[in-house]
Amino acid sequence: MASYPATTPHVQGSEASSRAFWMVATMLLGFTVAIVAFFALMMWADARESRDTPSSQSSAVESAAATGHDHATDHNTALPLNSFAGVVPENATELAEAHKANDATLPAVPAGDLVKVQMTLKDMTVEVAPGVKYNTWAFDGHGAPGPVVHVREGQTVEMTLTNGGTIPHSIDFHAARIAPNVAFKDVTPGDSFTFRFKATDPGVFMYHCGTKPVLAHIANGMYGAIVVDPAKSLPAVDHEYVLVASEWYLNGDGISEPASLDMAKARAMMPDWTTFNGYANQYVTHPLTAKPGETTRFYVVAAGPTLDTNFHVVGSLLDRAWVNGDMTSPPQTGVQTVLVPAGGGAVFDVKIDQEGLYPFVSHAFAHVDLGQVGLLKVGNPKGTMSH
Ligand SMILES: [Cu+2]
Repeated sequence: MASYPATTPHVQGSEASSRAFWMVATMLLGFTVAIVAFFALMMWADARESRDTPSSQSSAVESAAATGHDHATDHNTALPLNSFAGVVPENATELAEAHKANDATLPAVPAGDLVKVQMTLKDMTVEVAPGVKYNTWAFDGHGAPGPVVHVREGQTVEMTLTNGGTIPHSIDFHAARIAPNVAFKDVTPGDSFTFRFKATDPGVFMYHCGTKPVLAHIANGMYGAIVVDPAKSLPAVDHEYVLVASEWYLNGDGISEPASLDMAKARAMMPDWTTFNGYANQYVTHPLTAKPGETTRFYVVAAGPTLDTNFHVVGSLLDRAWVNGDMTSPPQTGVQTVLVPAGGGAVFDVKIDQEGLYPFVSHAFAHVDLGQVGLLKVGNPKGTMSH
């Protein structure tokens, strides 16, 4: 008996919880059906809205216009990017011939222990390809790249930067060991700033504006090369040329009016033009020269802002290659193509015995297609080069 009362409530309790279970299950099923129906309704409404709106992009633009906030440029790398690669005016050949090529010849080292360098930054329109104009932030009297600075190991460089532009700029020398917050500080428009550094490391180095966003300042032409000769001279050569490789990102074709920077294309690394010394193919039209049997030295800096340069001379090998501009180690010899990283430099000696036209290129061939190619004319060959 004692167990009966004990079991009866148990049986009763079991029946009660079973009823409760079914009530809860029914309620949950009801909720689930309601939630599914709600989401189905939302999806139907979305589908209807997108059918009635031409594109979600124009919707974003309209919403940006309505709110005054530019949502469209917040994530604009997803937008279509228009290429102006290779777009030149009809008379491009004549314009290329009339263009005075940037003098690639390495200037002499100034005498004395102190080398004073003065640069004035200036907003100016330059041509980056025949008939293709671009609004740079560049160097007065030079455009882009800026002047080649040539010193010897142990000399002190006194750099005076004058900002003749309209926004703050600065100058960062990769050859300098110096506190950047002091030396590479922003200089406001109209001001000048002077700092000194001792050239302790031989090589070929980039200099550039380091003001934020650096991508925009370099893309707009604020870069150049400094060559620091080693105290113990490199082997003597017959010709020394400086090539600063860079790429350009245009927001228009630059023909009827100058183009400016397309920051979305710069971020997406989609250049319209790639150049040696700031102008597409200029040394194809106006080749660098040497005589058969002579040795030519190329100082190459890849200014970027982002892309590397894969230096190669068609029809030859790089007889001596100071990779990364490292002159404390012996050069590599007899190599075909050497990577010059964005923000880096390297030195190459090429001895060519046979008369001919020898293209020097970035062997990442999209760069050749966009203009990063020139010719070393050895002797007086006949005919032209297809590269
Ligand atoms: Cu700048």
